[in-house]
Amino acid sequence: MPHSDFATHVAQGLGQLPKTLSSMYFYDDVGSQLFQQIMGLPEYYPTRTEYAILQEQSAAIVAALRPEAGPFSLVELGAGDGLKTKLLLRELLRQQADFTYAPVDISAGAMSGLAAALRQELPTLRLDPVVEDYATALQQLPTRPGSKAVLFLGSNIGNFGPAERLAFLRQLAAPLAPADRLLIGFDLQKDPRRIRAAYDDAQGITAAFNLNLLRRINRELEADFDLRYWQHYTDYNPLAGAVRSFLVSTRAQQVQINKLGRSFDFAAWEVIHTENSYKFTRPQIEEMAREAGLRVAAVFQDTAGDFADVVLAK
Ligand code: AVJ
Repeated sequence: MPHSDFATHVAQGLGQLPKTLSSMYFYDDVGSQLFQQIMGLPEYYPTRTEYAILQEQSAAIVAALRPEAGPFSLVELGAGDGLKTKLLLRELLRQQADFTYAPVDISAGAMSGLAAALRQELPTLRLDPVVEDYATALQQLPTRPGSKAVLFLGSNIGNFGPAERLAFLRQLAAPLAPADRLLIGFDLQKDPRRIRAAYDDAQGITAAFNLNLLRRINRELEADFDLRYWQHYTDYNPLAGAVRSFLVSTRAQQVQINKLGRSFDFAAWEVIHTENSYKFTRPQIEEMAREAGLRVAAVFQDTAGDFADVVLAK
């Protein structure tokens, strides 16, 4: 039986030192529900901050984003529940903009939920859902008629390390014409204690979200991770601007993964690195844009300067 992508990833990630697993695999059905809960936590400020930016500045954001004339496609990478995007969609519809909304998500389940909700709430919206990974969706971008505006909200860009991030931005930039626009959400550097608390909440929801990755391996790959001997640990390094999340083995243990036909040894206090969540400064964003062959066309922030939605162009 050929291995799934997930199986291949787990075999590779746990077969190296330090052991790693990608945060991309957090989002099974249980993980997606836990992330919904995270977005409502008092400590997790990014979602409500970006929501407020989009709500209070939607007219100016749309003006910076939409082409001056002609039809366009609004492509969104990682559409999620669409709550934030709806603010922009409503404003575009109010302005009677000639556009098609093309949300991209790898989860067919999440997409059908979003599509059904949008058809109900915004019946005049032209909708073209795309169930693909980002890379495939980006390859298809040039085949879309008209100009493009591409959304990448929620500080999802923070999950990439520096090299991956630049490669991703270059890939995003490649198919863009001068009239096209990108809108990217960046979580900004701030009080390190606030940042750390956002990834280690008092209710333990983020811990459950991280630990769900082991449950997922148990479920999907027939493994025997014993959750009593694992804990969630996270730190924020203000020099690197990086939150790093780990699963910590609280004792020496061996874990059998049936579908991989092998076991893995963990020393006491050995960690699995599961996520990076980078935080940015305005100069870093400018520099990154330049390196990717883009320019900053407009920046929208909350008054406290916690989060920035940045419009980029060629
Ligand atoms: C969905 C990638 C933006 O890094 O802040 C939340 C995911 N991880 N709490 C983030 C996450 C732990 C989140 N992103």
